[in-house]
Amino acid sequence: MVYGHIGKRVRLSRILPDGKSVIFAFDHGVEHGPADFPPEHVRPEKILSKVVDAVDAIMMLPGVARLTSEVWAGRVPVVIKVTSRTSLRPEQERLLQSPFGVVEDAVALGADGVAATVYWGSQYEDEMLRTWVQVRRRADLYGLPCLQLAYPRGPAIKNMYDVEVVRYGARAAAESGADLIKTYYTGSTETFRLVVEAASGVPVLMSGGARAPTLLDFLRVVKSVMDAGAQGVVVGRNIFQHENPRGAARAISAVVHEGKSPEEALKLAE
Ligand code: FBP
Repeated sequence: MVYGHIGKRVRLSRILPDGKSVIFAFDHGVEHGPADFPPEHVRPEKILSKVVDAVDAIMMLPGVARLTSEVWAGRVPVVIKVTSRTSLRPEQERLLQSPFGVVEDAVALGADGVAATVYWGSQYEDEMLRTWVQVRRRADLYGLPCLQLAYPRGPAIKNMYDVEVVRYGARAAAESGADLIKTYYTGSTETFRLVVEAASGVPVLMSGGARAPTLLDFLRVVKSVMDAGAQGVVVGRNIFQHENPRGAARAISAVVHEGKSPEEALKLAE
């Protein structure tokens, strides 16, 4: 086994302490802009300090990791996302993620992983794959696990939550060398099981999505993906837009790690 394999194993065991994980997604300041955050939580350290002890890892861009290190350093593993795009771009250009950092930023920050998005099906798929391959190659050298946000999205894709396109993206992510795959919920345990199967043993984490009508609704989705064989979730809005972000994170964690029922887990957020 080469050194990098061991490093990946060590770091994966920090991100997925019992083989499962709740990762806090915190790249919205760029992808959606500050309006995504409740007004009292626009400053990143405010929300991070509420959830830092309730999640297994935090996924964020290098710049925001730099601004908030006092909050997370030494307390929780971080996964540095090195691609992003703003929603200020013209709509078609939002199908491309641009470099926002390099693997060495993740190393310098003491991260336990790197992440990058590939919009499978976008007209810019080729460009994002070139970035992905560079990121993965360097991350392999440093023993950093690579999380791919494998999102099917593009002019030919009518429904990006359709199981056929989601499992296609998951399979493409696995075949492009991802160590962890983050993708969309397909609406049922049965269909999400097909996504997990297509990923061929690479851990699949569900992407949270827009805030659900209630936390209980969201916890039911989390339970559904865990029942389908997922290894956890990567959640942003369903935590930071909740009135009790720490409670919401704890409740999600109880479903993922302790197998609690959504109804039982909900009590942790009340
Ligand atoms: P959420 O749980 O808030 O959906 O976060 C997951 C995520 O992939 C973020 O990492 C990203 O900022 C956002 O969703 C992108 O959402 P979209 O591309 O659908 O606007």
